[in-house]
Amino acid sequence: MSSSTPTKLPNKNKRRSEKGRRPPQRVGSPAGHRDEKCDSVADLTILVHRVDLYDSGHTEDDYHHDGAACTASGHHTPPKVLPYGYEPCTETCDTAGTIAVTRVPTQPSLPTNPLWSQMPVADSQPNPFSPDIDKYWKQRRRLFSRFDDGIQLDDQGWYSVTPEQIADHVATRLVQFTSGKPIIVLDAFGGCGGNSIALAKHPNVKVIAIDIDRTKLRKAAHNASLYHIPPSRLVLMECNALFVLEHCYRHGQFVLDQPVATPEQAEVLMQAMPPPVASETTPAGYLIGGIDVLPPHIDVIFMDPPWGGVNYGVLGKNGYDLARDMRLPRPNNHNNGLDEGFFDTFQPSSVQGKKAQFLSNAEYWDDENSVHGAQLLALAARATAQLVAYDLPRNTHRLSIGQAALSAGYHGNILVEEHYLNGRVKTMTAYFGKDWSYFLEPSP
Ligand code: MGP
Ligand code: SAH
Repeated sequence: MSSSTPTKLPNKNKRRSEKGRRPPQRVGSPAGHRDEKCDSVADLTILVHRVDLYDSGHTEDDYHHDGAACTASGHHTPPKVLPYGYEPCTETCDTAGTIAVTRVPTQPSLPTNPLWSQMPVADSQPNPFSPDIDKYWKQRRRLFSRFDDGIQLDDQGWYSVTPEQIADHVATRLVQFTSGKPIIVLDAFGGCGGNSIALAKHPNVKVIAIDIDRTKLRKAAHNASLYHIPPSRLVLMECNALFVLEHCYRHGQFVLDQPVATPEQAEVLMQAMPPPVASETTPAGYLIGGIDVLPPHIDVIFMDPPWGGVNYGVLGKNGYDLARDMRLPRPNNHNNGLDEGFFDTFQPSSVQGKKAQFLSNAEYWDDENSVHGAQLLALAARATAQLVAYDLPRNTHRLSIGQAALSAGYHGNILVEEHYLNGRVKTMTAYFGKDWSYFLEPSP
Protein backbone atom coordinates (compact mmCIF):
# COMPACT_ATOMS: atom_id res chain seq x y z
CA MET A 1 0.00 0.00 0.00
CA SER A 2 1.18 3.50 -0.70
CA SER A 3 2.47 5.68 2.09
CA SER A 4 0.96 9.01 1.09
CA THR A 5 -0.24 11.42 3.78
CA PRO A 6 -3.85 12.59 4.13
CA THR A 7 -4.88 15.58 2.04
CA LYS A 8 -4.44 18.63 4.27
CA LEU A 9 -7.24 21.11 4.03
CA PRO A 10 -6.35 24.69 4.88
CA ASN A 11 -7.13 25.13 8.53
CA LYS A 12 -8.55 28.56 9.15
CA ASN A 13 -9.66 27.61 12.60
CA LYS A 14 -7.72 27.28 15.78
CA ARG A 15 -6.31 23.83 16.38
CA ARG A 16 -8.65 21.63 18.28
CA SER A 17 -7.28 19.71 21.16
CA GLU A 18 -8.81 16.78 22.92
CA LYS A 19 -9.42 19.13 25.84
CA GLY A 20 -11.48 21.39 23.60
CA ARG A 21 -13.78 18.56 22.55
CA ARG A 22 -17.03 18.88 24.41
CA PRO A 23 -19.45 16.08 25.17
CA PRO A 24 -22.84 16.31 23.45
CA GLN A 25 -24.81 19.20 24.89
CA ARG A 26 -28.27 18.84 26.24
CA VAL A 27 -30.85 20.89 24.42
CA GLY A 28 -33.69 23.05 25.63
CA SER A 29 -34.02 23.30 29.38
CA PRO A 30 -31.47 21.74 31.74
CA ALA A 31 -33.87 18.82 31.84
CA GLY A 32 -33.70 18.65 28.05
CA HIS A 33 -32.95 14.96 28.04
CA ARG A 34 -35.35 12.79 29.95
CA ASP A 35 -35.85 9.11 30.14
CA GLU A 36 -39.01 7.08 29.86
CA LYS A 37 -39.88 7.45 33.56
CA CYS A 38 -40.87 11.13 33.16
CA ASP A 39 -44.50 12.01 32.56
CA SER A 40 -44.09 14.99 30.22
CA VAL A 41 -43.95 14.32 26.50
CA ALA A 42 -40.67 15.15 24.81
CA ASP A 43 -40.49 17.17 21.59
CA LEU A 44 -38.58 14.30 20.05
CA THR A 45 -38.52 10.70 21.18
CA ILE A 46 -35.79 8.40 19.91
CA LEU A 47 -37.18 4.88 19.63
CA VAL A 48 -34.26 2.49 19.98
CA HIS A 49 -34.74 -0.91 18.47
CA ARG A 50 -32.32 -3.81 18.79
CA VAL A 51 -32.08 -6.13 15.78
CA ASP A 52 -30.32 -9.48 16.26
CA LEU A 53 -28.80 -11.21 13.25
CA TYR A 54 -26.71 -14.38 13.28
CA ASP A 55 -24.50 -16.26 10.92
CA SER A 56 -22.48 -19.46 11.15
CA GLY A 57 -19.81 -17.53 13.08
CA HIS A 58 -21.94 -17.31 16.22
CA THR A 59 -21.42 -19.37 19.37
CA GLU A 60 -23.98 -20.15 22.07
CA ASP A 61 -22.36 -17.47 24.25
CA ASP A 62 -23.17 -14.84 21.67
CA TYR A 63 -26.86 -15.18 22.39
CA HIS A 64 -26.30 -13.94 25.94
CA HIS A 65 -23.87 -11.16 25.13
CA ASP A 66 -25.45 -7.90 26.27
CA GLY A 67 -28.73 -9.78 26.44
CA ALA A 68 -30.24 -7.27 28.85
CA ALA A 69 -30.72 -4.84 25.99
CA CYS A 70 -33.00 -7.36 24.28
CA THR A 71 -35.68 -7.24 26.89
CA ALA A 72 -35.31 -3.68 28.14
CA SER A 73 -38.61 -1.84 28.41
CA GLY A 74 -40.60 -4.85 27.25
CA HIS A 75 -42.91 -4.57 30.27
CA HIS A 76 -43.12 -0.80 30.62
CA THR A 77 -46.28 1.10 29.92
CA PRO A 78 -45.49 2.61 26.53
CA PRO A 79 -44.31 6.21 26.99
CA LYS A 80 -46.26 9.02 25.34
CA VAL A 81 -44.73 9.98 22.03
CA LEU A 82 -45.65 12.92 19.81
CA PRO A 83 -46.54 12.15 16.21
CA TYR A 84 -43.86 12.65 13.61
CA GLY A 85 -43.53 16.08 12.02
CA TYR A 86 -41.07 17.96 9.83
CA GLU A 87 -40.61 21.68 9.27
CA PRO A 88 -37.90 22.44 6.73
CA CYS A 89 -35.01 24.01 8.53
CA THR A 90 -34.13 27.59 7.58
CA GLU A 91 -31.10 29.70 8.48
CA THR A 92 -32.69 30.48 11.81
CA CYS A 93 -33.91 26.99 12.55
CA ASP A 94 -34.78 26.55 16.21
CA THR A 95 -32.84 23.59 17.49
CA ALA A 96 -34.14 23.70 21.05
CA GLY A 97 -36.41 20.97 22.25
CA THR A 98 -36.55 18.13 24.71
CA ILE A 99 -35.32 14.70 23.71
CA ALA A 100 -36.37 11.37 25.20
CA VAL A 101 -34.83 7.98 24.51
CA THR A 102 -36.82 4.80 24.89
CA ARG A 103 -36.31 1.20 23.88
CA VAL A 104 -39.06 -0.44 21.92
CA PRO A 105 -40.24 -3.96 22.73
CA THR A 106 -38.46 -6.65 20.80
CA GLN A 107 -40.16 -7.08 17.44
CA PRO A 108 -40.53 -10.35 15.56
CA SER A 109 -37.40 -10.78 13.44
CA LEU A 110 -37.65 -10.32 9.72
CA PRO A 111 -37.16 -13.66 7.95
CA THR A 112 -33.45 -14.38 7.56
CA ASN A 113 -31.82 -16.10 4.64
CA PRO A 114 -30.91 -19.70 5.67
CA LEU A 115 -27.70 -19.15 3.70
CA TRP A 116 -26.18 -17.42 6.69
CA SER A 117 -26.34 -20.34 9.08
CA GLN A 118 -24.91 -22.71 6.46
CA MET A 119 -22.11 -20.64 4.98
CA PRO A 120 -18.62 -21.08 6.46
CA VAL A 121 -18.03 -17.43 7.32
CA ALA A 122 -14.65 -18.00 8.90
CA ASP A 123 -11.85 -20.27 7.64
CA SER A 124 -8.08 -20.46 7.94
CA GLN A 125 -7.27 -19.31 4.40
CA PRO A 126 -4.38 -16.83 4.77
CA ASN A 127 -4.97 -13.20 3.96
CA PRO A 128 -3.25 -12.44 0.63
CA PHE A 129 -3.51 -8.67 1.20
CA SER A 130 -1.84 -6.31 3.66
CA PRO A 131 -1.90 -7.36 7.34
CA ASP A 132 -3.90 -4.15 7.93
CA ILE A 133 -6.97 -5.87 6.61
CA ASP A 134 -6.57 -9.18 8.54
CA LYS A 135 -9.63 -8.48 10.69
CA TYR A 136 -11.77 -7.74 7.63
CA TRP A 137 -10.38 -10.61 5.55
CA LYS A 138 -11.52 -13.04 8.27
CA GLN A 139 -15.02 -11.63 7.91
CA ARG A 140 -14.95 -11.38 4.10
CA ARG A 141 -17.90 -13.72 3.51
CA ARG A 142 -19.84 -11.83 6.13
CA LEU A 143 -19.22 -8.65 4.14
CA PHE A 144 -20.29 -10.34 0.90
CA SER A 145 -21.69 -13.89 0.81
CA ARG A 146 -20.43 -14.06 -2.79
CA PHE A 147 -16.95 -12.90 -1.85
CA ASP A 148 -15.37 -16.00 -3.42
CA ASP A 149 -16.96 -15.19 -6.80
CA GLY A 150 -14.52 -12.27 -7.15
CA ILE A 151 -15.68 -9.35 -5.00
CA GLN A 152 -13.48 -6.28 -5.40
CA LEU A 153 -12.71 -3.87 -2.55
CA ASP A 154 -10.11 -1.20 -1.88
CA ASP A 155 -8.71 -0.22 1.52
CA GLN A 156 -11.57 2.06 2.47
CA GLY A 157 -14.03 -0.44 1.04
CA TRP A 158 -12.69 -3.21 3.27
CA TYR A 159 -13.31 -1.30 6.47
CA SER A 160 -16.50 0.52 5.54
CA VAL A 161 -18.64 -1.91 3.57
CA THR A 162 -21.82 -2.82 5.43
CA PRO A 163 -21.92 -6.57 6.16
CA GLU A 164 -24.42 -8.12 3.76
CA GLN A 165 -26.90 -9.35 6.36
CA ILE A 166 -27.15 -5.88 7.89
CA ALA A 167 -27.35 -4.21 4.47
CA ASP A 168 -30.13 -6.66 3.48
CA HIS A 169 -32.00 -5.90 6.69
CA VAL A 170 -31.83 -2.13 6.18
CA ALA A 171 -32.92 -2.52 2.55
CA THR A 172 -35.92 -4.62 3.60
CA ARG A 173 -36.82 -1.99 6.18
CA LEU A 174 -36.80 0.76 3.56
CA VAL A 175 -39.03 -1.34 1.32
CA GLN A 176 -41.41 -1.96 4.27
CA PHE A 177 -41.42 1.71 5.25
CA THR A 178 -42.43 2.66 1.70
CA SER A 179 -45.09 -0.09 1.55
CA GLY A 180 -43.32 -1.99 -1.24
CA LYS A 181 -44.15 0.70 -3.82
CA PRO A 182 -41.64 1.41 -6.60
CA ILE A 183 -39.01 3.76 -5.18
CA ILE A 184 -35.83 5.52 -6.22
CA VAL A 185 -33.17 5.53 -3.50
CA LEU A 186 -30.22 7.87 -3.57
CA ASP A 187 -27.32 6.07 -1.88
CA ALA A 188 -25.26 9.20 -1.27
CA PHE A 189 -22.02 7.41 -0.26
CA GLY A 190 -22.18 4.24 -2.33
CA GLY A 191 -18.59 3.00 -1.92
CA CYS A 192 -17.94 -0.50 -3.27
CA GLY A 193 -21.64 -1.24 -3.24
CA GLY A 194 -22.60 -3.07 -0.03
CA ASN A 195 -25.83 -1.14 0.61
CA SER A 196 -26.59 -0.30 -3.02
CA ILE A 197 -26.55 -3.99 -3.97
CA ALA A 198 -28.76 -4.93 -1.02
CA LEU A 199 -31.26 -2.25 -2.04
CA ALA A 200 -31.22 -3.12 -5.74
CA LYS A 201 -31.96 -6.79 -4.94
CA HIS A 202 -35.56 -5.59 -4.48
CA PRO A 203 -37.34 -5.50 -7.85
CA ASN A 204 -39.22 -2.29 -7.01
CA VAL A 205 -36.12 -0.37 -5.96
CA LYS A 206 -33.93 1.65 -8.29
CA VAL A 207 -30.67 2.91 -6.81
CA ILE A 208 -28.58 5.92 -7.74
CA ALA A 209 -25.25 5.28 -6.05
CA ILE A 210 -23.03 8.34 -5.65
CA ASP A 211 -19.38 8.27 -4.73
CA ILE A 212 -16.65 10.82 -5.05
CA ASP A 213 -14.24 8.12 -6.17
CA ARG A 214 -14.87 6.56 -9.59
CA THR A 215 -12.63 3.58 -8.86
CA LYS A 216 -15.02 2.57 -6.07
CA LEU A 217 -18.01 2.94 -8.39
CA ARG A 218 -16.36 0.58 -10.88
CA LYS A 219 -15.89 -1.93 -8.08
CA ALA A 220 -19.50 -1.46 -6.98
CA ALA A 221 -20.67 -2.15 -10.55
CA HIS A 222 -18.55 -5.29 -10.78
CA ASN A 223 -19.76 -6.48 -7.35
CA ALA A 224 -23.37 -5.82 -8.34
CA SER A 225 -22.92 -8.01 -11.42
CA LEU A 226 -21.92 -10.91 -9.14
CA TYR A 227 -25.36 -10.58 -7.53
CA HIS A 228 -27.04 -10.39 -10.97
CA ILE A 229 -28.41 -6.90 -10.30
CA PRO A 230 -29.92 -5.66 -13.58
CA PRO A 231 -28.17 -2.46 -14.79
CA SER A 232 -31.62 -0.83 -15.00
CA ARG A 233 -31.80 -0.96 -11.17
CA LEU A 234 -28.37 0.50 -10.38
CA VAL A 235 -26.95 3.69 -11.84
CA LEU A 236 -23.68 5.13 -10.56
CA MET A 237 -22.69 8.76 -10.27
CA GLU A 238 -19.28 10.29 -9.65
CA CYS A 239 -19.82 13.43 -7.58
CA ASN A 240 -19.43 15.00 -4.18
CA ALA A 241 -22.74 13.99 -2.57
CA LEU A 242 -22.94 17.34 -0.77
CA PHE A 243 -23.47 19.04 -4.12
CA VAL A 244 -26.38 16.74 -4.96
CA LEU A 245 -28.00 17.16 -1.52
CA GLU A 246 -27.47 20.92 -1.34
CA HIS A 247 -28.30 21.95 -4.90
CA CYS A 248 -30.04 19.21 -6.90
CA TYR A 249 -33.21 18.25 -4.97
CA ARG A 250 -35.97 19.86 -2.86
CA HIS A 251 -38.85 17.76 -1.53
CA GLY A 252 -37.60 14.92 -3.69
CA GLN A 253 -37.87 16.91 -6.95
CA PHE A 254 -34.90 17.73 -9.18
CA VAL A 255 -34.41 21.52 -9.02
CA LEU A 256 -30.97 22.12 -10.50
CA ASP A 257 -32.61 23.16 -13.77
CA GLN A 258 -34.89 25.69 -12.01
CA PRO A 259 -33.99 29.39 -11.92
CA VAL A 260 -32.39 30.53 -8.65
CA ALA A 261 -33.95 33.42 -6.74
CA THR A 262 -31.02 35.80 -6.24
CA PRO A 263 -27.64 36.61 -7.86
CA GLU A 264 -26.01 35.56 -4.56
CA GLN A 265 -27.57 32.10 -4.82
CA ALA A 266 -26.43 31.86 -8.44
CA GLU A 267 -22.89 32.71 -7.33
CA VAL A 268 -22.95 30.03 -4.60
CA LEU A 269 -24.20 27.49 -7.12
CA MET A 270 -21.51 28.40 -9.65
CA GLN A 271 -18.80 28.00 -7.00
CA ALA A 272 -20.08 24.56 -6.02
CA MET A 273 -20.85 23.22 -9.52
CA PRO A 274 -18.65 20.18 -10.13
CA PRO A 275 -16.68 19.94 -13.36
CA PRO A 276 -18.29 17.64 -15.92
CA VAL A 277 -17.23 14.00 -15.69
CA ALA A 278 -17.01 11.40 -18.44
CA SER A 279 -19.77 8.82 -18.81
CA GLU A 280 -18.87 5.18 -19.17
CA THR A 281 -20.65 1.86 -19.35
CA THR A 282 -18.84 -0.78 -17.33
CA PRO A 283 -18.08 -4.22 -18.83
CA ALA A 284 -21.11 -5.59 -16.98
CA GLY A 285 -23.36 -2.89 -18.50
CA TYR A 286 -23.75 -0.40 -15.63
CA LEU A 287 -23.77 3.33 -16.39
CA ILE A 288 -21.39 5.60 -14.49
CA GLY A 289 -21.94 9.30 -15.14
CA GLY A 290 -22.31 12.77 -13.71
CA ILE A 291 -25.26 15.07 -12.98
CA ASP A 292 -27.04 13.91 -16.13
CA VAL A 293 -27.79 10.50 -14.55
CA LEU A 294 -29.91 12.06 -11.79
CA PRO A 295 -33.64 11.26 -12.06
CA PRO A 296 -36.43 13.91 -11.93
CA HIS A 297 -37.42 12.74 -8.45
CA ILE A 298 -36.10 10.62 -5.58
CA ASP A 299 -38.07 8.93 -2.79
CA VAL A 300 -35.48 7.94 -0.19
CA ILE A 301 -32.00 9.09 0.78
CA PHE A 302 -29.67 6.53 2.30
CA MET A 303 -26.40 7.79 3.78
CA ASP A 304 -23.39 5.79 4.97
CA PRO A 305 -20.64 8.43 5.01
CA PRO A 306 -17.03 8.12 6.20
CA TRP A 307 -16.94 8.20 9.99
CA GLY A 308 -13.42 9.59 10.36
CA GLY A 309 -11.43 6.37 9.96
CA VAL A 310 -11.07 2.96 11.54
CA ASN A 311 -10.45 4.31 15.04
CA TYR A 312 -13.87 5.79 15.77
CA GLY A 313 -14.25 3.20 18.56
CA VAL A 314 -11.60 4.92 20.71
CA LEU A 315 -14.19 7.53 21.64
CA GLY A 316 -15.79 4.84 23.81
CA LYS A 317 -19.37 3.80 24.36
CA ASN A 318 -21.69 6.67 23.38
CA GLY A 319 -18.57 8.76 22.72
CA TYR A 320 -19.17 9.61 19.05
CA ASP A 321 -20.89 12.94 18.49
CA LEU A 322 -22.31 13.55 15.03
CA ALA A 323 -21.70 17.29 15.06
CA ARG A 324 -18.23 17.02 16.56
CA ASP A 325 -16.68 13.90 15.11
CA MET A 326 -17.84 13.71 11.48
CA ARG A 327 -16.74 16.16 8.76
CA LEU A 328 -17.19 16.11 5.00
CA PRO A 329 -15.42 18.68 2.83
CA ARG A 330 -17.64 20.70 0.50
CA PRO A 331 -16.69 20.59 -3.16
CA ASN A 332 -14.71 23.57 -4.43
CA ASN A 333 -12.35 24.39 -7.24
CA HIS A 334 -9.27 23.05 -5.47
CA ASN A 335 -10.52 19.95 -3.75
CA ASN A 336 -13.45 17.73 -4.57
CA GLY A 337 -13.36 16.21 -1.10
CA LEU A 338 -11.75 12.92 -2.17
CA ASP A 339 -10.42 11.16 0.88
CA GLU A 340 -7.14 9.34 1.18
CA GLY A 341 -7.38 5.82 2.57
CA PHE A 342 -6.77 5.69 6.28
CA PHE A 343 -4.60 2.63 5.80
CA ASP A 344 -2.22 4.82 3.86
CA THR A 345 -1.24 6.51 7.08
CA PHE A 346 0.72 5.09 9.98
CA GLN A 347 -1.54 2.94 12.16
CA PRO A 348 -0.61 3.20 15.84
CA SER A 349 -1.20 0.05 17.87
CA SER A 350 -1.85 1.53 21.34
CA VAL A 351 -5.31 2.78 22.31
CA GLN A 352 -3.80 6.17 23.20
CA GLY A 353 -2.08 6.35 19.81
CA LYS A 354 -5.29 5.45 18.00
CA LYS A 355 -7.21 8.02 19.98
CA ALA A 356 -4.64 10.70 19.23
CA GLN A 357 -4.81 9.79 15.56
CA PHE A 358 -8.60 9.92 15.44
CA LEU A 359 -8.71 13.26 17.24
CA SER A 360 -6.00 14.69 14.99
CA ASN A 361 -8.45 14.48 12.07
CA ALA A 362 -9.79 17.79 13.34
CA GLU A 363 -6.50 19.50 12.50
CA TYR A 364 -7.31 19.05 8.81
CA TRP A 365 -10.84 20.41 8.98
CA ASP A 366 -11.85 23.66 7.40
CA ASP A 367 -15.13 24.40 9.17
CA GLU A 368 -16.22 27.04 6.66
CA ASN A 369 -15.91 24.65 3.77
CA SER A 370 -17.17 21.48 5.33
CA VAL A 371 -20.34 19.97 6.68
CA HIS A 372 -20.62 18.04 9.93
CA GLY A 373 -22.73 14.98 10.57
CA ALA A 374 -25.73 16.91 11.91
CA GLN A 375 -25.67 19.39 9.02
CA LEU A 376 -25.52 16.45 6.62
CA LEU A 377 -28.83 15.21 7.99
CA ALA A 378 -30.41 18.65 7.50
CA LEU A 379 -29.26 18.68 3.86
CA ALA A 380 -30.76 15.24 3.25
CA ALA A 381 -34.02 16.15 4.99
CA ARG A 382 -34.42 19.25 2.83
CA ALA A 383 -33.55 17.34 -0.34
CA THR A 384 -36.15 14.63 0.11
CA ALA A 385 -38.66 15.65 2.82
CA GLN A 386 -39.39 11.92 2.98
CA LEU A 387 -37.53 8.94 4.31
CA VAL A 388 -33.88 9.36 5.24
CA ALA A 389 -31.79 6.46 6.56
CA TYR A 390 -28.41 7.28 8.12
CA ASP A 391 -25.82 4.61 8.97
CA LEU A 392 -23.85 5.57 12.04
CA PRO A 393 -21.08 4.26 14.27
CA ARG A 394 -22.38 1.97 17.01
CA ASN A 395 -20.99 4.35 19.65
CA THR A 396 -22.91 7.40 18.42
CA HIS A 397 -24.38 9.32 21.35
CA ARG A 398 -28.17 9.15 21.11
CA LEU A 399 -28.49 12.79 22.14
CA SER A 400 -26.30 13.86 19.25
CA ILE A 401 -28.71 12.04 16.91
CA GLY A 402 -31.67 13.72 18.60
CA GLN A 403 -30.06 17.15 18.36
CA ALA A 404 -29.25 16.58 14.71
CA ALA A 405 -32.87 15.55 14.08
CA LEU A 406 -34.29 18.63 15.83
CA SER A 407 -31.94 20.98 14.02
CA ALA A 408 -32.82 19.34 10.70
CA GLY A 409 -36.46 20.16 11.42
CA TYR A 410 -37.77 16.77 12.63
CA HIS A 411 -39.91 16.45 15.71
CA GLY A 412 -42.17 13.82 17.24
CA ASN A 413 -40.26 10.59 16.87
CA ILE A 414 -37.38 8.94 15.04
CA LEU A 415 -36.22 5.32 14.96
CA VAL A 416 -32.70 4.11 15.71
CA GLU A 417 -31.89 0.48 14.98
CA GLU A 418 -28.92 -1.17 16.61
CA HIS A 419 -27.68 -4.01 14.45
CA TYR A 420 -26.26 -6.90 16.45
CA LEU A 421 -24.39 -9.58 14.57
CA ASN A 422 -23.86 -12.75 16.62
CA GLY A 423 -24.66 -10.81 19.78
CA ARG A 424 -22.19 -7.93 19.17
CA VAL A 425 -23.39 -4.54 18.06
CA LYS A 426 -21.83 -3.68 14.67
CA THR A 427 -23.59 -0.60 13.30
CA MET A 428 -26.63 1.60 13.85
CA THR A 429 -29.10 3.02 11.36
CA ALA A 430 -31.22 6.05 12.22
CA TYR A 431 -34.45 6.49 10.24
CA PHE A 432 -36.15 9.89 9.86
CA GLY A 433 -39.21 11.16 8.03
CA LYS A 434 -42.09 8.93 9.15
CA ASP A 435 -44.04 8.10 12.27
CA TRP A 436 -42.62 5.10 14.10
CA SER A 437 -44.69 5.27 17.28
CA TYR A 438 -46.34 1.95 16.31
CA PHE A 439 -43.03 0.31 17.25
CA LEU A 440 -44.06 0.89 20.87
CA GLU A 441 -47.04 -1.41 20.58
CA PRO A 442 -46.39 -4.86 22.00
CA SER A 443 -45.52 -7.33 19.27
CA PRO A 444 -48.27 -9.87 18.49
P1 MGP B 1 -15.32 -1.95 12.83
O1 MGP B 1 -15.60 -1.46 14.18
O2 MGP B 1 -14.11 -1.38 12.16
O3 MGP B 1 -15.23 -3.51 12.75
O4 MGP B 1 -16.55 -1.65 11.88
P2 MGP B 1 -15.60 -4.70 13.79
O5 MGP B 1 -15.53 -5.92 12.95
O6 MGP B 1 -16.87 -4.44 14.51
O7 MGP B 1 -14.36 -4.62 14.70
P3 MGP B 1 -14.06 -4.84 16.23
O8 MGP B 1 -12.58 -4.60 16.28
O9 MGP B 1 -14.82 -3.81 16.98
O10 MGP B 1 -14.47 -6.24 16.53
C1 MGP B 1 -17.81 -2.29 11.98
C2 MGP B 1 -18.58 -1.96 10.74
O11 MGP B 1 -18.78 -0.55 10.73
C3 MGP B 1 -17.85 -2.24 9.43
O12 MGP B 1 -18.07 -3.57 8.99
C4 MGP B 1 -18.49 -1.25 8.49
O13 MGP B 1 -19.72 -1.73 8.02
C5 MGP B 1 -18.77 -0.07 9.40
N1 MGP B 1 -17.75 0.99 9.28
C6 MGP B 1 -16.59 1.06 9.93
N2 MGP B 1 -15.96 2.22 9.60
C7 MGP B 1 -14.67 2.65 10.11
C8 MGP B 1 -16.77 2.91 8.75
C9 MGP B 1 -16.69 4.20 8.13
O14 MGP B 1 -15.77 4.98 8.25
N3 MGP B 1 -17.74 4.55 7.36
C10 MGP B 1 -18.80 3.73 7.18
N4 MGP B 1 -19.77 4.14 6.41
N5 MGP B 1 -18.90 2.53 7.76
C11 MGP B 1 -17.90 2.12 8.55
N1 SAH C 1 -22.19 1.83 2.12
C1 SAH C 1 -20.92 1.49 1.47
C2 SAH C 1 -19.73 2.06 2.21
C3 SAH C 1 -19.62 3.56 2.15
S1 SAH C 1 -18.09 4.13 2.80
C4 SAH C 1 -20.86 -0.03 1.38
O1 SAH C 1 -21.60 -0.73 2.07
O2 SAH C 1 -20.05 -0.53 0.58
C5 SAH C 1 -18.19 5.83 2.45
C6 SAH C 1 -17.92 6.20 0.99
O3 SAH C 1 -18.15 7.59 0.86
C7 SAH C 1 -16.50 5.97 0.48
O4 SAH C 1 -16.56 5.11 -0.61
C8 SAH C 1 -15.99 7.36 0.04
O5 SAH C 1 -15.25 7.34 -1.17
C9 SAH C 1 -17.29 8.09 -0.16
N2 SAH C 1 -17.24 9.55 0.02
C10 SAH C 1 -16.51 10.26 0.90
N3 SAH C 1 -16.84 11.57 0.82
C11 SAH C 1 -17.79 11.67 -0.13
C12 SAH C 1 -18.54 12.74 -0.65
N4 SAH C 1 -18.38 13.99 -0.21
N5 SAH C 1 -19.46 12.49 -1.60
C13 SAH C 1 -19.66 11.23 -2.06
N6 SAH C 1 -18.96 10.17 -1.61
C14 SAH C 1 -18.05 10.39 -0.65
